[in-house]
Amino acid sequence: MRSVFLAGPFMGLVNPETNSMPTTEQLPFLTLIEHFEKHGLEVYNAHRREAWGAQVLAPEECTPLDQQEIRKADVFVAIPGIPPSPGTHVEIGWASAFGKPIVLLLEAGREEEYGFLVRGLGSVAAVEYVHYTDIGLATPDIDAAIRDVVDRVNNPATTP
Ligand code: 5HM
Repeated sequence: MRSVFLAGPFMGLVNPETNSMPTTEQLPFLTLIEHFEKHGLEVYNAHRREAWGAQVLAPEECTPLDQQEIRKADVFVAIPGIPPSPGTHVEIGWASAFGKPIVLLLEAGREEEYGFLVRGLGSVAAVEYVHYTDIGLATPDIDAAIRDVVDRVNNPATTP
């Protein structure tokens, strides 16, 4: 396991007056990026790449970049978002179509607010769900979910 793609709500969180995501909205991403890098993983993340909204790429630029990075990544981790992030939902579709191991981070107690196809994705793709109240406190659960789902994809159960 060398790399992770981290997806989540972006443009809906960018303040048009400052062209930036507020610090509180950056925090879950910063926390996860730092956590993964500390463990030696290469992290693909558009929020950081595009300077939290200050250097947003054109749709024709970011779309192929994200798709290539998801193909390259060993695991795909996403915050689908409430309200739902349109871009993240496209990326979740790509990741599952590519057969990537997927970890979805859902807000605890609000599971019913997520789309049916997000909640049901585990029935057609390799998905682990982590239910969090604070991303910073959920990193052990996220690490365990990554290990489980990557292991599941790399060592599929063999039927006798
Ligand atoms: O629709 P939304 O902006 O919330 O989509 C966020 C997701 O799309 C992120 O996971 C990111 O990887 C990708 N994205 C991007 O890479 C989205 C935008 C703007 O929509 C962007 N670069 N400029």
